[in-house]
Amino acid sequence: MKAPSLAKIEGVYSVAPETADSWRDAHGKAPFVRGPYEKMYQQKPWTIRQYAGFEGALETNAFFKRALSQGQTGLSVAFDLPTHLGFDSDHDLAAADVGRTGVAIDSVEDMAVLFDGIDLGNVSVSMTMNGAVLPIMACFIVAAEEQGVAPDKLSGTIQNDILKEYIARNTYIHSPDFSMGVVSDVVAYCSAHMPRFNSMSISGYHFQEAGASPELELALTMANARAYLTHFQQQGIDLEFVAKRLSFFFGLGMSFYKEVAKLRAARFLWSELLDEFSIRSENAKRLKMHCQTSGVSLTESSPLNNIVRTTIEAMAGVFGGTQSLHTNSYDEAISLPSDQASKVALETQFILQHETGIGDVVDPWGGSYMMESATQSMIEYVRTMQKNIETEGGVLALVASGQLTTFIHRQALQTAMDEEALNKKIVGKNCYQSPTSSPQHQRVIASDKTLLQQSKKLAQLKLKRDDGAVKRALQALQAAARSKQNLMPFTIDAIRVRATVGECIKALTDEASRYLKPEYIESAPFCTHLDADIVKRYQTLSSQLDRPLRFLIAKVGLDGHDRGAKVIVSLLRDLGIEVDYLPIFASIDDIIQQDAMCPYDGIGLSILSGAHIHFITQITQKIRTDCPIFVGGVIPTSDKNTLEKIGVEVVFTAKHSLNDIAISLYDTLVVATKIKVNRFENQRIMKGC
Ligand code: MLC
Ligand code: 5AD
Repeated sequence: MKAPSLAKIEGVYSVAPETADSWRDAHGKAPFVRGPYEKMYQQKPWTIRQYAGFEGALETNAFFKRALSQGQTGLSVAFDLPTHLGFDSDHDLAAADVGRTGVAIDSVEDMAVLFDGIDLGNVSVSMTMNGAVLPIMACFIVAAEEQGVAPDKLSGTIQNDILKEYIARNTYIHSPDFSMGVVSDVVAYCSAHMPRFNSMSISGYHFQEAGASPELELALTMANARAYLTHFQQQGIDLEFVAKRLSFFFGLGMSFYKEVAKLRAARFLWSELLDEFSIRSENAKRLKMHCQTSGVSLTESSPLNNIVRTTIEAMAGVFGGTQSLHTNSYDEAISLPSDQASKVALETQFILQHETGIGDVVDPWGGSYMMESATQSMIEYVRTMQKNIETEGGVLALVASGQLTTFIHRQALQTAMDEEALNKKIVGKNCYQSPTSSPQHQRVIASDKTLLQQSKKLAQLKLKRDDGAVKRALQALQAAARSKQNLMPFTIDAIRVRATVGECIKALTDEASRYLKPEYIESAPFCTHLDADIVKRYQTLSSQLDRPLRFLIAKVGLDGHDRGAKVIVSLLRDLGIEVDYLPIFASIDDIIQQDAMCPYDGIGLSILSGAHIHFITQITQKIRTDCPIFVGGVIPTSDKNTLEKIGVEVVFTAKHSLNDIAISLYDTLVVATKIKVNRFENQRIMKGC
């Protein structure tokens, strides 16, 4: 499948606005290009909703309370990877990741602590949860109930967008087929019992983070929205009723005009889509969105410059008319936000709301020929992509075959090549590099302590609960899955009697097993952008060895951020190296076994979750081979030395160019392979052959 090309976006536009008068359309009226509400921020400023979560419920609760007392207006929960994937903290596969990239929630007791002292009838809460959506929604509902807040009083949003998990974010559990049933169970339950709660946040953000351009992000998001509507209709769900609580989530990158146009076009396209489904409610047609500034646009070097990037991206969100906003922290490329960086990110929004006046005008870009034309270009692009997707069999077929993932991966490769060739300049990364870097405060996550605490709490929970009631509730949940009933009420029953998140998911995976999506890695002509000399040196080394070099690349643990790992696989293959790429979620044992099977010249491990020391310590202790180990990911400088001490040859982070990586790998390989060749020669001499 080919992507259409977008009419020129940087410069003069060639696509004339479809309706020359579109800029005169009233605000707050379909098709809502000029904003979902008549008076927009004059009536209600956007919600300041910073996404956060780390360690245990207690620590995150303290963070939430502080943010609310400082003036944040909504909450947004980041869960840790074991919770996303439905493993309790005491599960073997969870050990390294507990409380690292979000808060660990194992049961309703943790959820109660998370919102202790926060009135759930008053503060709206977003929860980014997809894979383990059933038990997490159930924990939220039961925790609120025990706080005295009935489901119909709860306001907030559950992400519940599984399609984008298969395409880009990778925290899915079951097959797409089973998961689509879960999505509609949650939507149907919310619309019946939680009228103030948004039952989905149809997300594009993760597509852009994985490599998609803003226009591809929009096209895939709208294609998913259409697929969900079609699915709900087939399930007999009343669209007129549910559509008004389907919300959206977009990323904001550095292509300023494109981002503003994207948000305007999104509203038009949703309104048009609902017309297609014959939905009449104006409220449903009014697309409501949350936006988050981009993580990938931020640099590791000169991190304070990231405050400027985030501010510009946030302004695009405000000009585009977002309802809710997260501004990223400047230390993003190094670790989870430190307290200092979180404060700057939060206060950036206060400055935008209170000092600049940019929210005083509704749709300030409306009527600009450039902006109307850019908006129209976006609309045309999405329409063409939609036709292409349908011709190829539709979203569900392309999700199952992995083709949409490949589409994004291709754009990520192109971006990597553009940065290498300096066609895309990033200040401090590939140009205007600064020799000194400002000192950084860094959030250190007490993951081991959190693991101990969570395990202790789980043991206590299991001692005091009624085991018989838990067993019966889990059996009922499993039976409901078999007979295809709505699983929400059964999960709520199980959570109420203190079944854990992991136990609920285990009951379901016994019925519909865990799933691993197919993975394809495209080739790309990286060598044309590297120093010719280095390319030649790889060829020479390989001919000296009289065989191709062999590499293993893997992601370890529960972290599914595979953009970087896949770029490296393509780079190495283009250098003539044979590369095995393990499926995501590889365990330490998977790496050891794979290494025992094949004599690799190098092993590259990608870890973005912060669990690098945990994994690498064990791998370097257990591995038989003497081949060099390379590590890439979000690795603070202070950990680099530790990794090198425990046996890692080189640590690569976001600041390294592909040329740097190629040179560094070569230098290590040349030494390592020579040792191998010499040892082989010595053995031959000793054996007298
Ligand atoms: C708002 N209202 C107005 C108005 N503005 N009424 C009249 N005039 C105006 N100008 C009304 C709304 O209709 C609504 O009423 C109420 O005020 C609340 O406003 P809202 O605009 O709906 O705001 P909010 O409650 O904040 O909801 C925003 C949202 C929601 C609809 C986009 O879905 C949301 O908060 N999403 C956040 C998602 C999120 O944080 N995701 C994080 C992902 S991080 P009523 O009657 O309708 O209630 C992630 C990263 C990763 O994914 O990978 O891990
Ligand atoms: N706390 C705060 N922000 C987080 N992000 C991810 N996890 C957390 C967390 N636990 C942010 C980062 C990342 C984006 C997906 O969300 O900005 O790029």
